[in-house]
Amino acid sequence: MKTILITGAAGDVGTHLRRELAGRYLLKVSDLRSLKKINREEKFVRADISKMSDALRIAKGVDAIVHLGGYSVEGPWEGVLNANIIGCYNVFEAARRNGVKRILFPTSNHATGFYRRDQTIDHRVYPRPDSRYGVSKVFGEALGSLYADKYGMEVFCMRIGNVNPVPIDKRRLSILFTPRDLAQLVTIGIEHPDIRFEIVYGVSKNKRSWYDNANAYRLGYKPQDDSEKWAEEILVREKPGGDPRAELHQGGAFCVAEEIPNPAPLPKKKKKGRASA
Ligand code: 15L
Repeated sequence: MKTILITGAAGDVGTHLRRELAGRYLLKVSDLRSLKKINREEKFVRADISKMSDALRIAKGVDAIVHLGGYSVEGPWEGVLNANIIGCYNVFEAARRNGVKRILFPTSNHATGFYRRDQTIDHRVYPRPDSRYGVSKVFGEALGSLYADKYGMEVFCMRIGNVNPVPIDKRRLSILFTPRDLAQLVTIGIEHPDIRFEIVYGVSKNKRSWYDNANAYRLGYKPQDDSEKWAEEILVREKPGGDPRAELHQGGAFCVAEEIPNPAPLPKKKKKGRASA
C-alpha cells in the first residue's frame, strides 16, 4: 500500500480527504495544529512547513505528497508569504531532496478569480489571481512547472473550487467540489501513470460551472455530483445586491476584500506568519 503525506491535514479539505482515503493508503498526516482524531492507519507528525528542516523531516519515506498546508484564504501578506510561498517552496524542495517524485498541489479557483462569470475557462488560460492568496497559488503552479521540467517531478495541480458536501451560496453553485469527487480526483493524481505537469479544475460536474475541465476528463475523472439539485433553495436564500465587482467575477468577495475570515485559524500565540503543515 502506498504511503501518502497529507500536509495541512487538520484543515477542512484535509479532514474530508482523510475520511475518504481511509483504508486505501497509509496516510502520514501533518499539521501545525493538533488533529482532533487520528485514525488507525494514520501517522500524525506535527510540523511547520515554513521551516525547511520540518519539511525535510515529513517528506521522508513517502510515495506521494498531497500538499494542502498553508494559508487558505485572503489574508495578511506575512501569513501568505510564510505559509504559501516559503512553505510551498520548502515542500517541493523537500520532496526533491527526499526522492519523492509525485506532488499533488491543490491550487485554487482564486488563481483565476478575475475571469468574469460569463466566461468559460480551461486549464490553459493565463492566470488572473484575485488576491494575494490567489497570487500565492499561481506561484505554487509555477513552482510545480519548474520542478517538473527541471527535476523530472510529477506534478498534479488541482484548481480547487469549494470543498463541501453541499453548496453554500450562489457562487459556490458553480464551483462545488464534493468530498467523494475530491477523493476521485486525488486518486487520479496519485495513481495515473502519465502525469508530468497537469492543471485541472477541482470541481464536481456542476451545470453552472465556469470551467471546461477537459484536461481532468482526459485523465479519467468522472465526477458524480452536480450542485444543481440545490440551486433553487440557494437562489431563494441569496440576498440581492453585494459588491458589483464581486458579483461580476468568478472569485467573488476575494476580488474586493483585503481579508477573508480564516476558516481554520491557528492557535493565537502562533498565528503571526506561521504555516500550517
Ligand atoms: C479557496 O481557495 C479557499 O481555500 C476556501 O477556503 C474557499 O474560500 C474557496 O476557495 C472558495 O472560493 O469558496
